[in-house]
Amino acid sequence: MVPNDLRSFLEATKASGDLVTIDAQVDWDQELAGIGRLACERNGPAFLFTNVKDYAPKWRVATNPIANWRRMAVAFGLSADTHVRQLYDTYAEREQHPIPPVIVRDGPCKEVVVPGDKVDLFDLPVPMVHDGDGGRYLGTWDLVVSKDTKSDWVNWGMYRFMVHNERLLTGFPRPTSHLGKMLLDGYVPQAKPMPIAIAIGCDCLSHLSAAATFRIAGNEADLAGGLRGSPVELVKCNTSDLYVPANAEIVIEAEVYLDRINQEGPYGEYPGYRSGEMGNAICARVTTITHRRDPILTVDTTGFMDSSATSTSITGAIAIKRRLEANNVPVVAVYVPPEGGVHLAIVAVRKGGAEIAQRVVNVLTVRRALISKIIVVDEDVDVFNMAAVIHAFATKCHPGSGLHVVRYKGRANTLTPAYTQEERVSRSGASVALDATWPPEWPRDATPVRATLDSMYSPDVQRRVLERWSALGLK
Ligand SMILES: Cc1cc2nc3c(=O)[nH]c(=O)nc-3n(C[C@H](O)[C@H](O)[C@H](O)COP(=O)(O)O)c2cc1C
Ligand SMILES: [Mn+2]
Repeated sequence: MVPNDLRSFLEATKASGDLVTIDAQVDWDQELAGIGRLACERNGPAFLFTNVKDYAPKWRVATNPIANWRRMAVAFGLSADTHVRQLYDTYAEREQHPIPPVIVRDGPCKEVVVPGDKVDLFDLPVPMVHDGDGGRYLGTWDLVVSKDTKSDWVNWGMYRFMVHNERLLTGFPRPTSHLGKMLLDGYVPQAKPMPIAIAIGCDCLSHLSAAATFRIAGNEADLAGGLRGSPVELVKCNTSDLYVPANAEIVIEAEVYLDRINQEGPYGEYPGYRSGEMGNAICARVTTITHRRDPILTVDTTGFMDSSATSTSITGAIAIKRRLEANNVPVVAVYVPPEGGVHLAIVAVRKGGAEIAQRVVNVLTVRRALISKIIVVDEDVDVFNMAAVIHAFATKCHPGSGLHVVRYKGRANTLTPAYTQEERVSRSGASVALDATWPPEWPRDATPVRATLDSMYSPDVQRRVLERWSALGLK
């Protein structure tokens, strides 16, 4: 069963051995996030901290809910040892059946109401996530609601928010994000302050939907309903006409200033580096905070193998596959390995060669180019098996002619660590398809044959070997 809120998810991960509770006191200043950070790097568990230094026991903190495949599987209502391939298939299937949300009158997120004039963001156990961050980050694994000024479009996005002072947050929705678009195309020209709601600690699939790349004018709440197999229950905000998931642990209602910016960052970011400096960012004034009586703040300990790595792996790879299909690329499978910090994709094709590799990189850089390295492999290479992918790349990609580079300006990923400061400013960059397929023009009898059991042995021998293997009780 799909866990319906954060608490049932934590219970399910505890039952599967994927959650560790820490009752000893832990410092919100780096120590807490450092423990979560190491868990990402060692494929460790999620943590629930029940005793955060300087904070009453009613405040708890949970780290990295779905930052590995086991916990992602639990969030989908599947067994923790479900293979990533099946997680991808499940997402792709459920995504096709969106379910609109329903409105309810009340919800646990309203148990405690802190009015605007009583708000002090430092009352929440907001962590200092890394040494060198510009401040304490409240929004690291959140769901930010905003509404278009001209239509019924309600957007959910996941955008980070830093505490600026007791009452103000600064945030970093990219100008290309849907929140950025609503702000710049709607609220700014109309000179209307923009209400937002930052929901924290909802069910995992709602957060996954907020982090997913979704179409302009598409309501991520419908996607979340589809992934959950049941509608999300929404409850109205106290200080705006926005609606938030009723199951949230904490809701920060705020208003984005139109005439005021403030400093934000730097931050240890999802590619696995701190590479920027403190910069101008949107500034939001908190109008009220509502939360559960004993709220759990969720934290993504951003960096190598964090929640973006798994979330964008699943949502990004399926989006890439659909786009390649729509552009007549004979794609059979796509994987975005979490180790690649959302900069690398593996694309398997039915028919390879230079022309196809070039087409793959062209299609994937038309609009935005978050992923800049694409390894193209033949369909007999399992994209989920990195040993097989590295073997294909190392042996089949021609070092002189197998690289297909596209350069662009104005749409590069400004967080790509390899880019120079000048490239970031002008959003210039490049993407490359690394062609690890056999040229289709090579005659069959002149194409190397892989020396593996499945390729270089007769079907009869393969069958006998596998039979003997299982008779021996080997895996
Ligand atoms: C943990 C996490 C943190 C993120 N932080 C940001 C952020 O600060 N700014 C941003 O523009 N995108 C951020 N993203 C990526 C967006 O959530 C993603 O692009 C999503 O599609 C945005 O929604 P939208 O398409 O409705 O704008 C983050 C993703 C994850 C998983
Ligand atoms: Mn959106």
